[in-house]
Amino acid sequence: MIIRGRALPLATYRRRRREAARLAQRHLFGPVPLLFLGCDEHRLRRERQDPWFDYYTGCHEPEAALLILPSGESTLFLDPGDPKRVVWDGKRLRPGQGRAVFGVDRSLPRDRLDDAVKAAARAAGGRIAMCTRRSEPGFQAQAMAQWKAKLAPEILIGNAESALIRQRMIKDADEVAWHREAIRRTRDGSLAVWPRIPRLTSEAEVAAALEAEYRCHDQAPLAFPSIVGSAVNGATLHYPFNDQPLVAAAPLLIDSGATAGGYCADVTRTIPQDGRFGRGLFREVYSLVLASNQLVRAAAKPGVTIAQLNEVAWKPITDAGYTRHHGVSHHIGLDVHDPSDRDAPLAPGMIISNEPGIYLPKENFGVRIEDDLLITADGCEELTAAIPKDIAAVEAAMRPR
Ligand SMILES: [Mn+2]
Repeated sequence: MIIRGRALPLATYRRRRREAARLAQRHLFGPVPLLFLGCDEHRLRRERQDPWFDYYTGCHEPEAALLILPSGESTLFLDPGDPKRVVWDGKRLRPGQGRAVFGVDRSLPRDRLDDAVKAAARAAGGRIAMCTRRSEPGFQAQAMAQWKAKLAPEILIGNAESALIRQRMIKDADEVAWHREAIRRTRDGSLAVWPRIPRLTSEAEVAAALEAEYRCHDQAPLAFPSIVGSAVNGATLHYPFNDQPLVAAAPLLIDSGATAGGYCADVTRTIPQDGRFGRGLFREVYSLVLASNQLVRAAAKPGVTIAQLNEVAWKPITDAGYTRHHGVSHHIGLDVHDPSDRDAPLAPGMIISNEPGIYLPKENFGVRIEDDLLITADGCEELTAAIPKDIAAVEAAMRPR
């Protein structure tokens, strides 16, 4: 029996589910059942498991669902699939195996889900709560909308996110260990590929080389689609194409990340394609972005808000006459942009990005430097410290070996 997913101890998922029931009761509209939907086969293979469902189950079986009652009792629904499809799609876990494999209180066939949800909702006065966000891959806004249509008007469906995000914002030691592993993969890939860049000819070659390194461990998905922007393309914040020739000796912006155990690395480096920063505007702008990045690192500690980090980050950049285009920080976890309460003060166990940038399309380049910070008791740890960013360290890492 091959079990995919389940990156953390079963006790962790159990604790999370019980805590979710408590949080929903306290922060939503009284005792309410929680429903989480796993992805279908297609999305599971091409993207990844829905992060909310993954967070509470670790289950990577297709078409699975989780129902948590206000009492904390949890039922996992597994789709046994069509037995005639086994030779095409491979074997799935049987519904009866869910209890032992995922540590839930009960497991049932997926075709029992509708009735179970309706019964749970009726017992709670006609309400359930789900989690959905629209902008991230893996989130199933469409599946949620289908459920809303199916259950309306008799059952009211609330969004549970506001109650549950406080759970996901604090990472335990196992989660931090997976995050470190994702960063280690990202570092190893970067250090393997950077020295080859002066001899590569296209953004696509750089992206493919990095992604091969990131994924060779266990075919883990990328944290997000890589951004590899040469010259002016580095000034496009969400450059999605990676299809242009490298412009000789120009700056190259690489925003990418491996995953491990579902946890995302999110790292940006801007490096000179010929391995030398030179003496021109690129070095000047790079130094300014690096100084901003270092100020944010020094300021990130418990009690500080992300709004305050933005003030710290952008002041030297706007004082120098450049424009602020985006926020300097977001939470990172199972999602590269993890759900979070952006007004909440930082606390130990949070992992956030630190990513100031300056974008100069008229000068044909952009610079962003992005690290991942773990908030500690009295400050922060720069988890990405082993990925070079000081000018001398980048030049050394790019020298042919
Ligand atoms: Mn980021």
